[in-house]
Amino acid sequence: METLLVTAFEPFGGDSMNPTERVLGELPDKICGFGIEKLLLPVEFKRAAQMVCGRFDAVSPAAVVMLGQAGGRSAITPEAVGRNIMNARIPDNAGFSPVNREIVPGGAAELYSTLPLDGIVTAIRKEGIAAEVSRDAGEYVCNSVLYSMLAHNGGCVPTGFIHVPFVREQVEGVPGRGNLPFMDEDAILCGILAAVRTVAESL
Ligand code: PCA
Repeated sequence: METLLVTAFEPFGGDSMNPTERVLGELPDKICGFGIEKLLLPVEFKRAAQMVCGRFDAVSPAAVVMLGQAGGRSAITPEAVGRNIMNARIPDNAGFSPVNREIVPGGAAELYSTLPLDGIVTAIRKEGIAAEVSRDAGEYVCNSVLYSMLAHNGGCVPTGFIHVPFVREQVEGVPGRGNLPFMDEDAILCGILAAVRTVAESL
């Protein structure tokens, strides 16, 4: 059976959970005739990129959908672009804090997601969940795995990244976050299922 590679991240930045880790755990093992190959990534620039590229080579998936948290956003946001830059606002979970460093020395400044972005947004909105395409994946580990995977596979199979908002427990009663938006955990799962289904149906 052909597979879809779906990745998520461990917690970082003082949080005790990452909503994408929970979503990954709750995804089914199969969808639309494809197996789902799940991979949880550490929030570490070097190891996360090595792990996702290594698993890509091992399983030759039909598509790659990577998930991460973007606290402060109010919608599920498929990313259009990965940029060849690393800037760590906070050290990664291995203590690495690159400043203005290229991910791939001499590589293209930008690489573009090859996921069906508009179809994904439409499918998520059909579930009544907020979604929009983003053109800014940040300069931290999420952007780095997006750029690294696209550089590794040349976008030869649909490949991209989707950011999700905080969930309630990451905001309510947390100092400095009280005014930030959050999304219901069930809505995030439902939206990501719609996104993965859209990718599978496009193959
Ligand atoms: N979000 C971070 C890294 C891990 C995650 O879930 C980011 O947006 O780079």
